[in-house]
Amino acid sequence: MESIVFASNNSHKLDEVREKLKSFFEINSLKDISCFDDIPETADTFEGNAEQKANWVLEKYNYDCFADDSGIEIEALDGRPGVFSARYAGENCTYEDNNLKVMKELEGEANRNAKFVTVICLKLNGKTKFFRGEVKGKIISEFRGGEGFGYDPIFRPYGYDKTYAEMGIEEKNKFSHRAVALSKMISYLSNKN
Ligand code: ITT
Repeated sequence: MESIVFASNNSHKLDEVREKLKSFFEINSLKDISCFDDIPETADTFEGNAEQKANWVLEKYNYDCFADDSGIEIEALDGRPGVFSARYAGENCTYEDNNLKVMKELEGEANRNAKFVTVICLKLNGKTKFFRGEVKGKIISEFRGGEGFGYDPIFRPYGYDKTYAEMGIEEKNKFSHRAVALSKMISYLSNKN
């Protein structure tokens, strides 16, 4: 089986990616290539940040790789937290701090529409490719579920009566924003030869 590096320091993302790609690729983590860097993400788009992470690994470690930049865009907050999803409640904040901040900002707000976005940047054989996945849903006004990470406990995708955090990795991986982007990458890689 071919192997490829996934340029992420987020172990939850790594689990989702490994599960989704298990029949296609062996996924090497940053740890596997002895990269322990805090890779900068200073762009103002998902595409820019995903490429920054992928370039870091390609340029400093000389590995073809892919990186994922993701976040949640909330309609009533003009698309925030968006690319600032990781540290929305401040430096060193927890996932819970971020969720509480969002819930507070949406107090009394009727429009709970939100969208999860993942952009993958793939660097392979000198080429750069982007794959985007989006899932629309609503921000609920309580925490529900113990699975997943980040904003999963407060995001209920359209068509489901559960939050992402009430789904196991397998169910989330059938349709999530990351799963959609990964499926596009799988199809690109399968048709490339
Ligand atoms: P890497 O950059 O090392 O991959 P990260 O956690 O910093 O890890 P991102 O910048 O892409 O990753 O993600 C920003 C934040 O968006 C992340 O910390 C979570 O709070 C949230 N997030 C991303 N994907 C998510 C998902 O599938 N479910 C819930 N929250 C998610």
